[in-house]
Amino acid sequence: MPQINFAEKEITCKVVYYGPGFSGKTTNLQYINRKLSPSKRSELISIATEGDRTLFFDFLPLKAMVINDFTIHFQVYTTPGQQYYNATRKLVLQGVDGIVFVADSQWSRQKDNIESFQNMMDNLEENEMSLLDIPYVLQYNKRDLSDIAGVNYMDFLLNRRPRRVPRFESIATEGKGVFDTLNEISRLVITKLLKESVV
Ligand SMILES: Nc1nc2c(ncn2[C@@H]2O[C@H](COP(=O)(O)OP(=O)(O)OP(=O)(O)O)[C@@H](O)[C@H]2O)c(=O)[nH]1
Ligand SMILES: [Mg+2]
Repeated sequence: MPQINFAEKEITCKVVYYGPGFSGKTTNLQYINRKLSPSKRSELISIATEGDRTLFFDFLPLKAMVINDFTIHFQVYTTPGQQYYNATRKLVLQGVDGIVFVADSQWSRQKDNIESFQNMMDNLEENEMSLLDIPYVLQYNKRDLSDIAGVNYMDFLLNRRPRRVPRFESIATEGKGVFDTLNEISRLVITKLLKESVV
């Protein structure tokens, strides 16, 4: 549910990057943070990290655009992928307006991708939400590595249920595919706001 401030004519939408540990969620946000002009963003905040693992979440506030006099803000979060941080993942999903599921393309990580996707659906359900109602896209990351699954196979694993959605190949460390992914989820979230006559 977006937060709407009618007095200030501002709408704040929440986008969450979800996926297994080490798939590249934080790397996406770091790249976005580096490339966006300071007028479009505040600083990336990483709450608790150990080495390069996210222990709580990353948070990047973005100013997106003005539609019908309303300024749309995006608050972009990542979840910690490591298995034992499920309570945090569930918390970060609360009130989510759009999701980017970052999958690791390596063959050895396909089982983790599937488990994480299922874990995301379970956590949404426990928060009384469903992927059927929430805009989401898939990102198949680490396409630069050699031992990776084909995109059609990854579609077969991840992009059939509960529905087929846009998916992007990426190399987050080089920024490839990072903004394609962010632009598409933003577009889907804003389209939903317009459809529901929020703006
Ligand atoms: N080769 C390659 N490495 C990548 C790519 N994207 C991220 N990495 C590396 O993968 C590692 C994990 O990236 P993170 O962005 O920290 O992963 P995460 O999904 O935030 O991990 P958690 O916070 O533990 O859930 C880092 O060493 C990154 O540099 C990519 O496209 N290609
Ligand atoms: Mg992280």
